[in-house]
Amino acid sequence: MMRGRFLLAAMGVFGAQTLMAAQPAAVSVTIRNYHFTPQTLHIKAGTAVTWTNKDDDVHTVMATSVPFVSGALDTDGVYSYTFAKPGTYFIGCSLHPQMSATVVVE
Ligand SMILES: [Cu+2]
Repeated sequence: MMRGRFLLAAMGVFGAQTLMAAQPAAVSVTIRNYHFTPQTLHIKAGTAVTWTNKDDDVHTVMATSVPFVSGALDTDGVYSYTFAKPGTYFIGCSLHPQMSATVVVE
């Protein structure tokens, strides 16, 4: 009886670890028609976000609250940033002030 309970508890711990490992560590954002899609992201700390420019025009990806800005992204240009710390990050394009998005890191 005791041994059976221990086995069940051990399986529970194992199951939780499998579940955590299954969470995505990478998320994609598409830039199209001067919009970030999705416009709001909810991610866990440590998640890498990759932006891909699908417009013919050049865009950049920058954040106001952390010091990063991509170079000019041409069509199909890609930029990645890993959000290590929880917080709310406001994302924009340095060339088009009307472009905005939010990344919420938990
Ligand atoms: Cu832009």
